[in-house]
Amino acid sequence: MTEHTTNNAGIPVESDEHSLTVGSDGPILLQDHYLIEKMAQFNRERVPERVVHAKGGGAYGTFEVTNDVSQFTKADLFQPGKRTGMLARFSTVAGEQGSPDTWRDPRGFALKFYTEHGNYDLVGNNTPIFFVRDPIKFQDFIRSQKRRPDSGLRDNDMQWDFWTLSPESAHMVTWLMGDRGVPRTWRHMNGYGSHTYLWVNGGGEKFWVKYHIKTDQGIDFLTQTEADDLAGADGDYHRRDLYEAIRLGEAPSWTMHVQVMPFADAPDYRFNPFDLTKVWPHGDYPLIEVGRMTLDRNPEDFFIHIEQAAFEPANLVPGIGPSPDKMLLGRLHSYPDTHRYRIGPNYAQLPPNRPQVPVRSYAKDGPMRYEPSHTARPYAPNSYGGPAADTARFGEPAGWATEGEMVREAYKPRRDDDDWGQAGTMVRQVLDDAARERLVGNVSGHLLGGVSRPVLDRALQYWRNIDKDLGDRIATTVEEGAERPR
Ligand code: HDE
Repeated sequence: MTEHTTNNAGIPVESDEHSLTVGSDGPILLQDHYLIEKMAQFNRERVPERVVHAKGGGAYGTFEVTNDVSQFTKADLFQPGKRTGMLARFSTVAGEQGSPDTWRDPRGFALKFYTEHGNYDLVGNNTPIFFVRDPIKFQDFIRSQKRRPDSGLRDNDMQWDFWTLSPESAHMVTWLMGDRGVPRTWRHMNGYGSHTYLWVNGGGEKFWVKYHIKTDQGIDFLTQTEADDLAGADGDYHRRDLYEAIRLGEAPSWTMHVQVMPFADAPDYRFNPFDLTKVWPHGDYPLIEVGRMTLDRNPEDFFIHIEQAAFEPANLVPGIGPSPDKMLLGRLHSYPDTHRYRIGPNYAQLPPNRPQVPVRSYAKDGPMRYEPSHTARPYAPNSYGGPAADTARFGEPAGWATEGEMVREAYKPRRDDDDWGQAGTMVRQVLDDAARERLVGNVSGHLLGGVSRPVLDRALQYWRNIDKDLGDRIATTVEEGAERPR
C-alpha cells in the first residue's frame, strides 16, 4: 500500500496536486500552508556550489592496511591489520555543477577516513603536483581558468596568459595537456596527496612523506575526440560510471603507497621537498605500500552525503602533520572557512562529516545545531567533569623547528630546482612517441581555440623551454592549423 504524503511536520496533506482555492476557478488562499511550504522549500534547495571542484561524485568504502608502516607513523588508521571506514569524492576543478565530466582538467581526489582519533582528510588531486607554489596566487589562477567577467565565457587566452606568466605551472600543464588530463573514468586514475606531509612514529621520530594512491583498475584515458564527444552525449559520464560500477557490485579499489624521506634529508635534497610543483623521483625515494581502499557503497542521498561533504586538509590526526609547503599551510585555513559559508557553521555534525568517535569539543549552539553538548559546562577548564585535553598523550604538536626574518620571497632554488626541468623529463622519459604525439595535438588544438598574440608567442616559447623539439612541433602544428580555413 502506498504510504500517505505528509508535510514537513508529519501532518497528512490533503492533496498532492491541488492548491486550496475558493471554488475551482477561485483565488489561492494564503492559509494553504502546504503550498507555501513547498514553494519556500524549493527556493532554498541549493547550497552554494563549491567555488572550485563543483562537479563531482563519490562513495563510501573501507581502507585496510596491508603493510607495516608503524616505524614511520603512529596514526591509528595506518597500524597493521587496521580497517577504517572512509568517504571519497572525485571532481573536476573549473567546471560548474552541470558541466561535463570529460572536460580536460585535473581531477579532485578527496578522501575522508573515520579514524579512532577523529576524521583524517587527505584532500588531493589525480596529479602529484600543482600549477602554483604560493597560496597567494591560487585565486588568480582559478579565475584564469573560469569565466570572463564581460562575456561569462571560458577563455583559452586567459588560461595561457596566466600559465605563461607563471612558469612554475609548466610541470602541471604538461601533465594536464597529456593523456592523464582526461581520465577514462574516475576508477582509472591515481590519486596523490600532492603535498609533502609529516609523519611521526610512536617514538617521536619524524619523516616527510608523499602519498600515491594507485588505481587497481589500471590507468586509462580518453582521447580529446572521445572526451569531446562524451561531453555532448553524456555530461555525467564519470559520475554515472562510479555509481553504476558500485551498484553492480564491481567495487573499485586503489593501493596506497608512500614515499618516505628521512627528516634530516630535507635541507639538502636536490629539489625543494616542499615545492608543490616538484615530484621526488622514485629512484631517490621508492614507493612503500601502505594499504588498500575499496569503494563499495553508494550514498543513499547525493545532496546529503556528497554535496554537503566537507573535506579539510586541517583534519590531521595524531601521527600526521603538515609540512612547510606554503600551499598546504594556506589550505589549512581555507577549507573550514568555505564550509562555514557554503554549508553553515555546524557542517561537522552532518552525516558525511561527523566523526565516528565521540565529539567532546567546547563548541556550542549556532544555526542548525542538533547534537547536544557533552561538556557538562560550556567552558574549560571546569570543575564538573567536562573534558580536559590529554596533553600527556596528545600534547606534542606534529611540527618542525624554524627561524628567520619575515619576508615575501620564493623558496630558495636548490641544485636541480627550475621550472622547466621536471616537465622536460616527463616529456622525454615518461611519455612514449604516441603519447608525445597526442600531447602536441592537445596543446596545439587548445592554442588554436582563441589564443592570440602576444600570449601565443609566449606559449610557444614556454613549450620550447620545456622541450625544444616538442615546442617546435607544437609551433609548426599551430602555424599549419592557423592557415587552414576554420
Ligand atoms: Fe583546493 N579548494 N585549494 N586544492 N580542493 C577547495 O574547498 C584551495 C588545492 C582540492 O571534493 C575548496 O570545499 C586553496 C590543491 C579538492 O569537496 C576551497 C588552495 C589541491 C577539492 C579550496 C587550493 C586541492 C578542493 C572549494 C591553494 C590538491 C574538492 C570548495 C592554497 C592537492 C574537495 C571546498 C571536495 C576544494 C581552496 C589548492 C584539492 C575553496 C586556497 C593543491 C580535491 O576551499
